[in-house]
Amino acid sequence: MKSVAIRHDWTIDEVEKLFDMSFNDLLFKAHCIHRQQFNPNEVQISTLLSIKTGACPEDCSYCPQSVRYDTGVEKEPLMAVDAVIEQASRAKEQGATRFCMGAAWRSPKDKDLDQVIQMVEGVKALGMETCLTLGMLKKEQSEKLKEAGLDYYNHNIDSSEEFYDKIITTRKFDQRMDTLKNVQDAGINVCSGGIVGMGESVRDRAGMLLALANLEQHPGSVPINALVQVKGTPLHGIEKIDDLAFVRTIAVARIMMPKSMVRLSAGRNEMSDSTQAMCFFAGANSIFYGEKLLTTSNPEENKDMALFSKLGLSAMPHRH
Ligand code: SAM
Ligand code: DTB
Ligand code: SF4
Repeated sequence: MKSVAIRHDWTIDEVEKLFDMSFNDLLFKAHCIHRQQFNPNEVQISTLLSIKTGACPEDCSYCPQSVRYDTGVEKEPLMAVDAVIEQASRAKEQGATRFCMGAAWRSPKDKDLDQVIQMVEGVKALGMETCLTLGMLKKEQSEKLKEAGLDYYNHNIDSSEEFYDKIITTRKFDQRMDTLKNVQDAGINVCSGGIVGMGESVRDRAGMLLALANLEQHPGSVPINALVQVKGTPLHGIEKIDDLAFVRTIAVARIMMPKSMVRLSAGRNEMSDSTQAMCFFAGANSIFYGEKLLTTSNPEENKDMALFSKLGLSAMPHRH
């Protein structure tokens, strides 16, 4: 593997310049970095499960699970441990190496955390990597999860600091950063990214990637989501992000965070094969796999397998 400078001192002007490059130049640059660091024909496969659905007190204007919007999502309590492990085992059979469990919480209660810890232990025992996304975490909670053997914690910064209060009012951007710090300090790998297509400017996209790349450590995984528009949420009906602008976001993420897994996340169900292929060329090397994300649809498994076959891609093996 060739060495590459890992920078934490990006400036917004530099990042905007990357976004402004000619498309061919940008994709070539991103792809060269990608190829130096990774096998360009391997894609890491994560499967998601919503372990606690709906009735979330937060007001994230993109989210179908907020209690404030009438989206038709049925609320469900925290799942039983056995049922979660059964789902993880099914995901493993389908080829997933990482199992991500998500809960519609602002932050977990200690009692609930104990139940989630049993899930982490059970999924790990299957030989899979574990990831949780439960909202804000305190220092002690992060340490408890580290002790349980949790591999990744997902906590998205979602957008730039400047745009943040236009989409969420019930918490501040800084609170997201505090949780990321608690998780990193506890020694858990961070998975953090954001959403594009929420009406943000290119400068906001640049600001979001800048905040991630200038963290003390780059997140191990960087999910880039294209907004899934859900009826009933305030962002429903907003203009969709242009596919090529989405590909650019992936390319810039790859250039800024050369060693991170860049995940082509939500929004694939509305994306053509060609757009996804460009994302893989631009440096995306991870996807969510399985018919459902948390509450919305993802491409069916056989459709993704057909895409992998057309592109000559294979699932990245889990490196213990
Ligand atoms: N409640 C926790 C939190 O917000 O941190 C964890 C679960 S939350 C559903 C996880 C992430 O899903 C959010 O940070 C957001 O990036 C993403 N997300 C939610 N709704 C989305 C949508 N409609 N389109 C794309 N991404 C979405
Ligand atoms: C991430 O960045 N995207 C995933 C995962 N991390 C938790 C969630 C996408 C959710 C899309 C809307 C839904 O299905 O509810
Ligand atoms: Fe709640 Fe997370 Fe959805 Fe925001 S994104 S409303 S915190 S589940």
